[in-house]
Amino acid sequence: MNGIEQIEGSYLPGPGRYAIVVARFNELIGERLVEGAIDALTRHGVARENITLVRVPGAFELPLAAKRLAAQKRYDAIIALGVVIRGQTPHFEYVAGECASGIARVSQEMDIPVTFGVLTTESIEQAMERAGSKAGNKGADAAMTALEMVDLLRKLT
Ligand code: INI
Repeated sequence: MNGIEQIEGSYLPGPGRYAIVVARFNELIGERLVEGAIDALTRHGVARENITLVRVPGAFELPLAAKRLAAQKRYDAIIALGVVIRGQTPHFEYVAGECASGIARVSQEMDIPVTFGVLTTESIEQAMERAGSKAGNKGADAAMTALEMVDLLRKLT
């Protein structure tokens, strides 16, 4: 794209504070997402003292906690983590849908990156695969997206 101004975030935004908010539902898998997110942040230069970890009961509660964290204005980005498994509940669509749209709404309304590291899978096996076994770690992916968005938003101010 010669001659075109291009703006893109990098994974090294420099100093910043990050909040991770995780749902306790399906806790063992959720903890793997947290480990992935913390690993990604610290490998990219974020000091452990600049990371806050908040736990909520389930994915449905993630947007409200993210909103409070955003309102504190202490954080550059919020990483929302959780695990919603279709086989476990007849109201999968409601929990997963409200969680996803709530997180998007908080991000836009509060003007802060709130990244979506919530697994929505058919089975516990699929969730495990995406929490650090054969299909990567969605928590790490959400942390990387947070880093990139922090850098991008700094460039767009
Ligand atoms: N919460 C989850 O995070 N994952 C799920 O799979 C799930 N299921 O299966 O129901 C779930 N339900 C709880 C929900 O998030 C709320 O905590 C609850 O409805 C109270 O508001």
